[in-house]
Amino acid sequence: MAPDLRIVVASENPGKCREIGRILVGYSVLSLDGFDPVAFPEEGGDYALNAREKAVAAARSTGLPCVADDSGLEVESMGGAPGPYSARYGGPGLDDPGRVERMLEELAGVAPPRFARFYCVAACGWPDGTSETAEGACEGVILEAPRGESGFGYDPIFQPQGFDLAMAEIDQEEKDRLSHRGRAFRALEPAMARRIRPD
Ligand code: ITT
Repeated sequence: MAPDLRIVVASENPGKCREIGRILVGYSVLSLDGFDPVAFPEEGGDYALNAREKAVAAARSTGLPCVADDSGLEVESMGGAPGPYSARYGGPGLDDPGRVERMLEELAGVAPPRFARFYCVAACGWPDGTSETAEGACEGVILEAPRGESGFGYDPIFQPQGFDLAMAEIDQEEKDRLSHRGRAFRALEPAMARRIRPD
């Protein structure tokens, strides 16, 4: 019998969902739309724990294997912040452009190069509560002003190492190739395949 290649992305971030759908080539990648709402646990400061908990909560709820990631931007001069708190940086009233502006204000007195990296732990969870994780990182610098329209989050102010472009100016396939998320999910995929494609 053909294996069931359905996998659900456990994320409420549409930018992330689009990227994971592109990266997991060969799977039938579904969103949580159409499933019962999932109660996700409160996220703390541990990327791997957060990623596992999101993936397992969704897998238990949907009855299907689920993937999730916990990711963030770590700025060297900020001691690695906001890191796992990147989605909440600046407080609950801000959207992505608001967080970008807030970060540029916070870094206004810091001379370039403002070294930073994106970091991601990708997780796959199964309905029996087991999970696998893998990590990925992408090094770069924080720019002085936003550039570009693609991607999401902090992409307009992050310039990956070796590029003269902001992440939001790089085409999507190239971002997937070099990004923290692309690296983490490609590293996770063999463990997923062992359970989802057993032959
Ligand atoms: P889910 O938990 O529902 O998946 P989230 O956005 O809250 O969505 P995280 O807690 O993992 O997810 O927060 C990740 C944040 O880090 C994200 O909201 C962005 O602000 C930032 N981030 C992560 N990956 C990024 C990327 O590829 N480009 C730009 N910003 C990114």
